[in-house]
Parts: sequence; structure tokens; C-alpha cells
Amino acid sequence: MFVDGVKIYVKGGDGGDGMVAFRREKFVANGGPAGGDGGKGGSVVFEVEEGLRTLVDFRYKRHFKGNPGENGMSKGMHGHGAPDYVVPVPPGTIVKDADTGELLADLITHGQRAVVAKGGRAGRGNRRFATPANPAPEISENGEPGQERNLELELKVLADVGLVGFPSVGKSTLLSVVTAARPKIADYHFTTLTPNLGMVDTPDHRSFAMADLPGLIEGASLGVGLGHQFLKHIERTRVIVHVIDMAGTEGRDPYDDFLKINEELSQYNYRLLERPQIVVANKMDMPGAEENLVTFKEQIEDKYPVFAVSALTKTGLSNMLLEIANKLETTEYFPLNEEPTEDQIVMYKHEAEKPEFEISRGSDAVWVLSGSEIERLFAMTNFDREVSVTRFTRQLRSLGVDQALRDRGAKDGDTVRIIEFEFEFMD
Ligand SMILES: Nc1nc2c(ncn2[C@@H]2O[C@H](COP(=O)(O)OP(=O)(O)OP(=O)(O)O)[C@@H](O)[C@H]2O)c(=O)[nH]1
Ligand SMILES: [Mg+2]
Repeated sequence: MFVDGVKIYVKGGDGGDGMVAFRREKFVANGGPAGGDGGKGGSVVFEVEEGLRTLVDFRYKRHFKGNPGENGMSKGMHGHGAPDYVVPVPPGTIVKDADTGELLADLITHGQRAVVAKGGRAGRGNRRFATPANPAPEISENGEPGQERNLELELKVLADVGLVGFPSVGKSTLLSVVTAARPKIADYHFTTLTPNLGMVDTPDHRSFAMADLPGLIEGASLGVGLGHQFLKHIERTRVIVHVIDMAGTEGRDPYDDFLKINEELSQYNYRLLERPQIVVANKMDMPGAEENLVTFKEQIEDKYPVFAVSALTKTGLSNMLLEIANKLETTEYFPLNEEPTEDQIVMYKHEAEKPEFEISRGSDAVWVLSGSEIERLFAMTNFDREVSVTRFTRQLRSLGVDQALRDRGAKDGDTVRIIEFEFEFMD
């Protein structure tokens, strides 16, 4: 299958800082706290845009950063939150964390969204820290930094149409005459081992993606032949084109073929039969095909549209393509297994639990604290104000940092470092 891949960097916008401010009123010596909260940072969000077909845009732009939230202001005014940064992606985009390889999202239908880098929370202003015991706090929080990560995007183009049928009925030949794809064609079974994809341009200039699929045989749904692994590709198509060797070149009965393939499709997932199916009677240039077609049409009884073609001599193809294009226009993709989610937001990963902090020893024998939670608290602390620093050390204690340092052998007066901030350990 046509796969395109890129690596990019995304970062959510930082939350805006909260502010420390006090009301100034005539004749009032010290008004109450009036520092507003910051605004939240904008997230980076992917959204499926039906019209897109490639990831080529990502080759030119590889960094996507959400805007920061505005800082809080005096007079209790909050900073504005930044809107999300919405990046359009083509249907079939698979998003992975480039560093861990974890699958984050598999974006398929138009409008589907995934938040790939969360914007930071807003920092709170001093108004929010007022308590009866401390009605005029000089404390505020900085905004939370936005989430950042490296992503790997992969495009598995979803074919609009999948060609199914027994081996050697001419699926690849058909693909090769209606698209620019050049799949391998041969008169032995299972010539096609992985799906090939091509773009069709109809005579009236509509276009869609078509894939030939490896041949199916009886028992495919149970893993016979190339089996199961290829039936999954059919899952992702909207319209099924069922190719039949109407000349019965290998001695099988065309209608029997038709029933057997449909049986395999329904065994794999009965909902596959809900997909529109167009029957293509191929090899009409061969002796016996005309007679077989007459019988076949009686047996199938108008249940499916049947198009008589010859991929070899390229006859009957235009009408077939027009009908496929018509069907596509009236058919939405629906996933077979799960109902589409209401809000259409996909996100597979629930952040792996990371330890809140880690302790190591720097080369200068200083105790070094690191870890996402501790670094987040650090970033949200305004170190210009003594009260904020005190609050930060209290937060460390409640995370269990003091105890952990003691357990590791830290002594009174040892130096402890978090990013560039150093303080003295006091037991
Ligand atoms: N006479 C005739 N032969 C055809 C026609 N279409 C395909 N063939 C021949 O049938 C044989 C099989 O064709 P493929 O296109 O490889 O068949 P396939 O369905 O892709 O087969 P697998 O990939 O093995 O499943 C080749 O020798 C083709 O030349 C046709 O319309 N008429
Ligand atoms: Mg083939």
C-alpha cells in the first residue's frame, strides 16, 4: 500500500502567567488582591481534511507550535486563552510518538480530530490565593508549559474502492488499465502479495483511489491462502468491486465464485456485505463468456449491478467507472467494528505513567532532581517572589522529595538542584 512518512515536532502553547497585583483605591492603604489568571495555551490539533491526499505539506513545514495564553493582568483581568492550532491532515493519517513508537491516533473520516500536543494550563493570579488567614497573598503561578513531542506521521492511503475476487480473475490487470499503477500481472495464483493502489480519473473527471487486493479463496477468513491479513484491507474501502472470471478459464462456475467470495467476506465480518458491491464480469473476450453471463445474470437477479468488461482488450470500462464514482458519491465510510464516536476525537494513548521525580547525583556531587511533574511545578513557579519559592518547596515536600532525598543519604546543608535552581537541603 502506498505509504508516505514524515517526522515533525509539535508543541502546545504555554499557559499565560498569573499576576500579583493589588487594588489601589483612594484612601485605602492596601486594597485586596487583584491579579488576574493567565489564559490557557493553544493545543496543536490534527483534523482530517477529506480533500487532502498526501503528507507533502509536512515536508516544508515541520514545526507546529500553539500560541501561548495571555498573561493575567491587574484589576482582576484574566489573560485570553489562545485558540487551538488546527492542522489539516489527509484521511488515513496514522500518528505515532516518534520517540516511543506509540500509536497516538489513526485518523480516517472527515472532521475527525486528535489533540497531538496539549496547550498548558493557565497560571493563577494572586486573587485566587486569598484566604481568610492571608487576605493579601503575594503569590501567583506561572502558566504550565505546553506539551511537546516529536511525531511520526504515516499515510496509509485508504482506497475508496477495493477489487476482490479469486486469484487470477484479472484484478491487477483491471487496476493497470484504469490507473497509472503498474502491479505485477501473471497467470499463476497469488501474483499480488500486497495491495497496489492507483488513482482513477473517470471520463467525466471525477477521481478516486482504487486498490487491487490479493486473491481470496475458500477459507480465506479462516486464514487459508493469503487469508485474513488481506481481508483487513477491504475493511477500509467504501465500495467493493467484485471481479469475476466470466469465461470460467480455470473450470470454476462464475456464480459459484461469486457466492464463495461473499461468504468469505461475511465470515470475516458480516458488515462487509453492507458495503455497496459492484460486480465486474471480466474476460468477456474469451469464448463461453457471453453464455455464462446470461446464466449469471439470471442467477444474481438484479441484486447487484453487473458490468461486462475485458481488462485485456479494454472494453466496457467507462460505464463501470462511472457507476463506481456514482456509488462513491452516495456512500460514507463507516468503520465495521466500532460506532463512530460522537465528538469524533481519537486519542489512543493515555499518557504512560511517569514517575513524578527522579533523584540523581551530578558530577559536582550535587543532588539533581528531575522528572516531568517536578519540572512542571518548577516552570509554574515565579521565583522572583519569596512566597512562591516557599510554596514550591512545600509542593516538593508533599511529593515526597524530602523523604526520598533523606533515604538516598542527603545531609543537612547538601545542595539540591532542579534545572538551574539550587537550594540547600535542610533536614
Ligand atoms: N483473456 C483475458 N485474460 C485476462 C483478462 N484480464 C486478465 N487476464 C489474464 O489473467 C491472468 C491473471 O491476471 P491478474 O491481473 O494477475 O489476476 P489477479 O486477479 O490480479 O490475480 P492474483 O493477483 O493472483 O489474485 C493474467 O494472465 C492476465 O493476462 C481479460 O480480460 N481477458
Ligand atoms: Mg493481482
